[in-house]
Amino acid sequence: MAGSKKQYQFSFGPWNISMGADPFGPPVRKEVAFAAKIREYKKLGFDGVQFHDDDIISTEVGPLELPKAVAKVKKMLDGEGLFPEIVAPRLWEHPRTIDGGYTSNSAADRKYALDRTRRTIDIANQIGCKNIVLWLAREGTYIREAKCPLTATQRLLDAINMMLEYDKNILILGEMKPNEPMDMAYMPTPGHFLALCYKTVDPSRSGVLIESAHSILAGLDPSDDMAYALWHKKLWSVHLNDQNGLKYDQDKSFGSVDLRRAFNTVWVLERAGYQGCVGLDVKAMRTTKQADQTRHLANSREIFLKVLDVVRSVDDKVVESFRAERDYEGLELYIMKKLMGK
Ligand code: 3MF
Ligand code: MG
Repeated sequence: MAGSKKQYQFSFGPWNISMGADPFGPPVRKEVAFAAKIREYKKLGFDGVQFHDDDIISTEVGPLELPKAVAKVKKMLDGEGLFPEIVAPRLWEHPRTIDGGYTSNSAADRKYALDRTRRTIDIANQIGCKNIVLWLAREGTYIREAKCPLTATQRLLDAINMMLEYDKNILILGEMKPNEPMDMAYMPTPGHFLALCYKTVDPSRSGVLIESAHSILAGLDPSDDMAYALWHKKLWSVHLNDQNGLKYDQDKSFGSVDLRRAFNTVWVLERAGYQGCVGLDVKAMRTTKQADQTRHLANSREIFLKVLDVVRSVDDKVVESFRAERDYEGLELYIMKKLMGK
């Protein structure tokens, strides 16, 4: 609601401080140790950490040593006053997930994906996090004939049901993306995943995380995608960033391509009383120097807060009167002037 003074909490993942490698060239910045990354969060104004399972502990660590290894990271977070916002199984780097995890044609590889997911839930429990994020990176195909799409849909539902039954406290947040690394994903948009949520054994614990760039890549408006999920009361996290058209996933700083799109995103979150964390999934430019490697994070947060000021300065009565008169030219100029600070 305009005028209210909700305080937003911000999060990012350790992968957002990166070495700048891309498919065409090697790293251009030095690696930053995990502990050093964790020490950056508070300085940058962030409160929450987004994790992959193997950001917390290596996949090599066995079940017996797991609690001790996770406790070490938890202590690190507690020491900095940070909370773990999400944990996601990284099911796209291991040789056993080349053809996907839950939808792989290989029974042994599907078992690997399910085992690794259970382990991710164990890690999440021990670090004190209920939000399990599923970015279904390789659950799709390069050629349509490679897998049976009917079987794939059922396998995705079965996998989610397994997670919900394995732990009665966790929430599942699907983070959908239409393409990359796959040509075609089985669950290309949040709308697809939301439909699946209602078919699970516990729809009340099945929801979504929406990333701006993923909606844009699907040709959709992130604020509409988010509004739709908010209406369902199923928007439990966001990855805000920006994207210059339908290309590879760019993870640009929030609002840096289309400020009006960013305005609409914040306007929707604010009006709906969004309760989740403001996750920023942004990448530094490859040209960024080592000393500036966290600027994109601080900048995205600052842009969010500045856009929030603009959102809070919008007069609902003025908007309603333009709508009542069907004067969308007037409404557009009103919004544009707000964005230009005029
Ligand atoms: C890919 C993504 C991912 C997810 C992350 C958490 C590496 O486009 O956005 O970032 O956000 O895996 O699930
Ligand atoms: Mg993301």
